[in-house]
Amino acid sequence: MKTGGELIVEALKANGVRRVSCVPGESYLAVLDALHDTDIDVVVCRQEGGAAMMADAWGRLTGEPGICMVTRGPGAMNASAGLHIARQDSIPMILFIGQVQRDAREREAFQEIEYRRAFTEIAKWVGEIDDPTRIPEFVTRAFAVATSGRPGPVVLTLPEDMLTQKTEAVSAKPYQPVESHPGPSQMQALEQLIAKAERPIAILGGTRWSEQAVRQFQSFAERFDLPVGCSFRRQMLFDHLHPNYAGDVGIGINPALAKDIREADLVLLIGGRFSEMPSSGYTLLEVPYPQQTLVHVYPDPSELGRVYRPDLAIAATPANFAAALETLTPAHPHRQSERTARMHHSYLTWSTPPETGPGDVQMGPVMRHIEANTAKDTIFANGAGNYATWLHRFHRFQQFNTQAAPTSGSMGYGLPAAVAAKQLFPEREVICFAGDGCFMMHGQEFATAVRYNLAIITLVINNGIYGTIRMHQEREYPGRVSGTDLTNPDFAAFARAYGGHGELVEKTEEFAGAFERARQSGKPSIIEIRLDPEAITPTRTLSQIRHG
Ligand SMILES: Cc1ncc(C[n+]2csc(CCOP(=O)(O)OP(=O)(O)O)c2C)c(N)n1
Repeated sequence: MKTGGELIVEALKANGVRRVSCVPGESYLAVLDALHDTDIDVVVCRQEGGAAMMADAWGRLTGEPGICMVTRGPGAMNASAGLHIARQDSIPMILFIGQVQRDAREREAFQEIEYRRAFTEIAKWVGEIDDPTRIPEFVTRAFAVATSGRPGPVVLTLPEDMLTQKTEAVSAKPYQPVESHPGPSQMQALEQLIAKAERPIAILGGTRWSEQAVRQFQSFAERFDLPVGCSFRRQMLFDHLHPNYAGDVGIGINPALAKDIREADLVLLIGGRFSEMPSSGYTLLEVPYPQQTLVHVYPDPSELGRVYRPDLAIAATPANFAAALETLTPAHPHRQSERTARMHHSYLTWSTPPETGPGDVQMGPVMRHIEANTAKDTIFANGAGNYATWLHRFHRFQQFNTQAAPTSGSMGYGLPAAVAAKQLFPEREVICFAGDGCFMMHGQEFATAVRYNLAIITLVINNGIYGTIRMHQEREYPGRVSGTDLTNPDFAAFARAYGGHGELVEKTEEFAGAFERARQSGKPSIIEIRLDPEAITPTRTLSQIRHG
């Protein structure tokens, strides 16, 4: 006979879980108690949004569901920020929520919410376990749903009295990821479409890739002389220094690349949904019938034809599709075309940081320093804000699993994601980019980094404003500043107060020393970079935007 709490933990262990993030609550004490006797790491966080974002980052960087546990009501609502990220980003994750006892349900008891109503839009599945004997069934299903087809977050709610009830149940067994493969006739059709195309391009995105798949795709791109772009915040899918790399298909796309996509005669969309941000507001491909011949490869058939009508739809995971590409042979021997070379050259020019800008700190040279002094396997995490442009445009990603950034544009993601990444890859350097606005949304997780001794480096790019919104405001309502100014703490002192290392950079030439000292400290660190608010984009100042 085991308690519901023990059965939950047993099912997690059976499914290979090594780590859970949580903020505790009295609603699931029995699970916490069962975790006491296991080797599962319990990462105690400071706010449930951060805890859920950590679970998202584990899911993102491993392909296995990240596990998060929170209490009912306010805990669950805080966690919804991370749930939404996992949903939009197709990340496998399971969120366990303590629930009120079964005989108090539907009375709006203390902190009671009906999650099947509240979270249906943002979770792939919401289940409540009423009977502890059914725990293995529900947990097994949660792993299957979170990882199959288009991955996503699953919510399981656990009534408090169910968790303390003793019962006998079957032993849980490990989940098997559900694979989908392209058929031989589809690969043949693809071969013919490529042979006919004069201006093809591939755009990589989504999840369910692997290091091997990235390598296989690279070799395919070489053999077929295919220019390759990476979708918004999926840059780690193709080596930016590879001669076939054409650039980042995201916010603020290189106009030359946007033109090449519009003028392409064949677009291979692999793994992503090509949603609003990568598609430049649904303008690069026409909805529902793109001008270009479209091949869409996606792990879930329900996405194929939902927005764009493809000429060839292939329901396959990117990893299995990339493996199948090895069977294709090009009609002509490989030779890099002038077009592919021109596109790569355009990318290199586009991603060269500017030397100058307004104010005493120049982000161009800061990026150049980072580029020259970090290893290929460094993991970069960020949230949302104009500061992220410096990273997305000027960092040349070269390796799989080196990026953790939310395509949902959720502020506050970078720090919890960096904490999660460092726990997974302690031997790799992890650098978080944040704005002053972004950092303060989940800055309290710096205490989690200190607690677990995770030597991440956080760059807080402080311009004293909610810059992205100020930029839009100055464009739409010039000179009418409303709701976008900020008053900030001393971020270096903040780092020290938490037990970490703090640095302040007020001039460009101070950055190199600050970066080195942060590294040498061996502690979680914050480098505050005071950026002139005029430096709102790499090429245009706030005043220029204000004056049209
Ligand atoms: C959770 C959340 N709240 C609000 C927004 C809207 N928003 C997008 S960017 C931004 C400002 C970001 O400011 P900051 O982090 O300081 O970076 P900056 O743009 O100044 O570089 C805001 C408020 C959002 N994307 N996510």
